[in-house]
Amino acid sequence: MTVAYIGIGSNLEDPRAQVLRAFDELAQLPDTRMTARSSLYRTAPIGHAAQPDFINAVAAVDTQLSAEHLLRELHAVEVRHRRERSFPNAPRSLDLDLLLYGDAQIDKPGLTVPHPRMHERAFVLQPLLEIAPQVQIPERGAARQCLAASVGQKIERIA
Ligand code: PH2
Ligand code: MG
Ligand code: MG
Repeated sequence: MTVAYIGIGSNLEDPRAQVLRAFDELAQLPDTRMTARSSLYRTAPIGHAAQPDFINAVAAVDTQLSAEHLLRELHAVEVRHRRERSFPNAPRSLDLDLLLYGDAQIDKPGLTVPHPRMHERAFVLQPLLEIAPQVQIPERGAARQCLAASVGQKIERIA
């Protein structure tokens, strides 16, 4: 069993409903048990600014799937949410990112763990810390310390 954390984001087509439905779908993944879900957060877009606010959240799972298999399952859920990939950081109906997979460090085409930008994004760190206050990011240290360094990003807990 490996503890993995999944980042969830949406800013199109009823984002709150997309995120709530994603939690339900993550709870149904094969050989995987969802152990925690964060609150939902309304967050200002990072990267491409001219787009709607996001709803973000994080889920924790215990899984017997490999990181590669888990990622394939996440992509399948995105496809069911009619995710389109137009340009980097474009608005999206659902984005599921594999943030952490145990303490693994993986760098392959299409799969980088820890997620390469998670340590500087409050919209990842704050929901992650809500469900895993002591979590460490390999090579980066305590997530809590990273959040302290990402001040000024707009994020508001909504539920
Ligand atoms: N995802 C991105 C780029 N920018 N900004 C917010 N607030 N939330 C996101 O989930 C997000 C983003 C790329 O995946
Ligand atoms: Mg993604
Ligand atoms: Mg993302």
